[in-house]
Amino acid sequence: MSDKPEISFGTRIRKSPFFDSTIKWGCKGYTVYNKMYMPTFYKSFVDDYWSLVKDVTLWDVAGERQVEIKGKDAERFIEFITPRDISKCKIGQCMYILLTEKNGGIVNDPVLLKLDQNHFWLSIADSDVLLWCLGIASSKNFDISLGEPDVSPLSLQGPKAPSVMEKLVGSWVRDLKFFNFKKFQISDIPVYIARSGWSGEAGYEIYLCDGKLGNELWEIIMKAGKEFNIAPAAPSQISRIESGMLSYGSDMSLSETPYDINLEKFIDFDKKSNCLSMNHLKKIKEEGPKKRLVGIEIETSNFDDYIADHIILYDNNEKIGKITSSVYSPRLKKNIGLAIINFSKNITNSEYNIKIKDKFIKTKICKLPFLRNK
Ligand code: THG
Repeated sequence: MSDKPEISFGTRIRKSPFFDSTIKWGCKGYTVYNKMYMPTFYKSFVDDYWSLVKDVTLWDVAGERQVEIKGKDAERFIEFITPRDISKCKIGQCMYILLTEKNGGIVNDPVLLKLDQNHFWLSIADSDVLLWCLGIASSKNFDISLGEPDVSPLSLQGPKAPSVMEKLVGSWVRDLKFFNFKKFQISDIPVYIARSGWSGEAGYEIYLCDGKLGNELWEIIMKAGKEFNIAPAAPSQISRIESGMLSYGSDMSLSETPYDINLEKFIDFDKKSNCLSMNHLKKIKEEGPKKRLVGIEIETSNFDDYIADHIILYDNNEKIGKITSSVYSPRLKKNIGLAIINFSKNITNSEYNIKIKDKFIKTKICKLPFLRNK
């Protein structure tokens, strides 16, 4: 037993179809994501990161549950809950979308998959999308069915991910375009394979369609990856902060609108379909955003773990925002992070302070992304 508190395992929190494999392969830390245990690291955060950026890593991200929307009004329903124009999404294509409530607050930032004309999945971040959708669907007149299918994603990320995938399914997979997916079978196990993933590296996501076969699929992939030095790992905070990807709950919540986190490019004001938040988002556009998400560099050598809390940013003694995520980047050899700052100030070329244990530390605003290899 370590001297740190541990998370307790029980039947109230769900286990992923890959759970036994993650234990067997030496997972040392878990978080809870959509009420399911999800690995956070194996060897260490930094060792796992080097495997990701140099070789290839396999992650259990089954906690990214799928919310299935089927039926005659499926597309109209999704148009209603996101300000992005999804009428352009083709079958076999993914789209990153923001789900927003009436006042523009972000409910979730899922990946949308269009499986068929009237059939979609939302591959969700950590919040209760199914409940929210059921509430909307029952109060409005949408002819749809909603549910959580037996579908669980794995993520294969790293520069050698294309080689591992080619060995598993054939050379066609190298030509799969970013954010496109295909139905396939790996040793008779039904899957969907997408070119996507929450890292700054090349990668694929493999959506398992039969939970009973999770551990079998895991072993098949690890065996294929052996010659490429594959390692079990988990979504890397280091890589995703370097590449400027956001995490729901940390960098955005119901209290932020797409403008506050600089994702207004995922709002299509000229979309034809009716959308719940559109009127309010138009108002924000006219008034101008009140907050902005920025990259930061924290100038201290005495800081080698990510900060687990939202640390307040000061301009002299005035509170001007908060750090939403931060980490030490072993490649940049710097402490980097994301922050949301109030937009009343001129934010370019600015330096701020953060207070850690009552000491002020210099913090610089910088451009995003810090690093990206895909
Ligand atoms: N994969 C799947 N489901 C997910 C995630 C994932 N659900 C939760 C969470 N991650 C959602 N968040 C993101 C954030 C960014 C991206 C994907 C999911 C992403 N963004 C592209 C980028 O930054 O390059 C941009 C996409 C675009 O421009 O359309 O990939 O990781 N299945």
